[in-house]
Amino acid sequence: MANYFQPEIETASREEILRIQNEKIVKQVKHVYENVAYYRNLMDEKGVKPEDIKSVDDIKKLPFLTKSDLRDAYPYGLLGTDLKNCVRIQSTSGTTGKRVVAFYTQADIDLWEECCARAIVAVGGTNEDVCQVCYGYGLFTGGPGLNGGSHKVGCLTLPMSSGNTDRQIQFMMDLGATILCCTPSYAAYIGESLAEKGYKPEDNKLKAGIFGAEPWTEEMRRSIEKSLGIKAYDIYGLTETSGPGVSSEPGEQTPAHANEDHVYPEIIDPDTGEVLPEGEKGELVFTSLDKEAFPLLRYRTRDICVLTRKKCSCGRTHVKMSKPMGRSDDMLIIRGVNVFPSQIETVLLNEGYSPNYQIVVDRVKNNDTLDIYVELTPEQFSDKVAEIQAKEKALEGAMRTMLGIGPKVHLAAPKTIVRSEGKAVRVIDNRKLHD
Ligand code: DLL
Repeated sequence: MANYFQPEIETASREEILRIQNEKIVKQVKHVYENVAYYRNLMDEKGVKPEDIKSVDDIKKLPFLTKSDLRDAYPYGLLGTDLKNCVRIQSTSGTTGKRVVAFYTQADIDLWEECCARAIVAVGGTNEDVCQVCYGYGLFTGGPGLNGGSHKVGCLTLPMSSGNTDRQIQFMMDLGATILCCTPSYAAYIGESLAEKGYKPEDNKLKAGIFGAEPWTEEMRRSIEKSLGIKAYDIYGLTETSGPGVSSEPGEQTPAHANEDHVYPEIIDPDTGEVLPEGEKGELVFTSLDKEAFPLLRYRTRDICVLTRKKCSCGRTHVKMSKPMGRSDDMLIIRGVNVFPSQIETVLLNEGYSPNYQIVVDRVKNNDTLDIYVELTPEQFSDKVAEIQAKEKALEGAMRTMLGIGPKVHLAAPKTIVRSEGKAVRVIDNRKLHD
């Protein structure tokens, strides 16, 4: 399946992409230096002038921007244009601290929606599709981004937003939705709800799902594909770089292509800030090449992943980005061992459990504790205590092998763990309360 929204640029030669990037970066650095006092100061402190940036090779001379810069500059300090030229703001879904507020001109929105349209066309979307968008609408970028992309493709767009799962299912079935856009945890919940209503996976018309906004494992992908009878694709993005559509997977389900004509990605060592060679795992850093209103240069995402330039069977030439393994700050350090929630999800789904789980970390008498609550399906549930205890022991063993430390597993009765309609809250770290 090689479907392109903008074939010329999506399949452009490496030389052509570099030519575009080099042209854009010179203009963009000048734009930022002249209009964003906050970043001009950072460049001055580092002794870098716009004239020093002649191509993307020189990007490494520029200072980084971090989340704390965004907080310091809140709300207008990183604005690259007059407020009267802006037509929209969007904001992060974060619940703690100050939110990130991103600004958009109409041109910024058009480019962003084009990237979302690329993602939809890549999974087979056309103007004959019915695209059900159940990412949240409003400040969160998921709903507005995919909504705009779906319009650009010419799909019949169902702007459902998240929640009200009964209504989601009614519209999905009555209007024959063919493409579903939501978080993977919500997709799993929709799949579960369809089954509870007596629908089989083949009863719906869905063919593809475009899922992102949170980390999800390959095991989760297979579980969603089975429950909905679809192919599930990853889409990545963040408010700071407009939103979803920074990268997305092609129909072949090979790793996502990052839209290099709009963003310049780098992988750095999160401790030293040193740029790492292709294929090495590290923190993803983005430079926006053409955003007018919120033109972030070298923004440290804290997402950990790998970039590669392997030839892709889909014909797209842009750099490939592995599924983000979670943020560096999502990584839990438990009794000195690094634990990613995704490792726990992998074990659970491999052992035949549901994706309804919660991880609770605490500190008792100076010792870290790790408790994993996992919901049983009605078929798995038993009122025989010995049977449940044996299953808990077996799962603890499988976890110990994967994580290198032993958690306490609690198997819970069906419907006792809250379902997610947006980004799932997988981890509760109570240690922060004690600090
Ligand atoms: O989550 C934008 C988005 C909406 C992406 C819909 C995809 C689909 P924020 O709320 O700013 O924006 O959160 C961005 O979410 O830095 C990652 O840590 C995480 N994230 C986003 N997509 C993925 C993904 C939106 N596909 C933060 N896999 C990012 C893993 C993801 N993590």
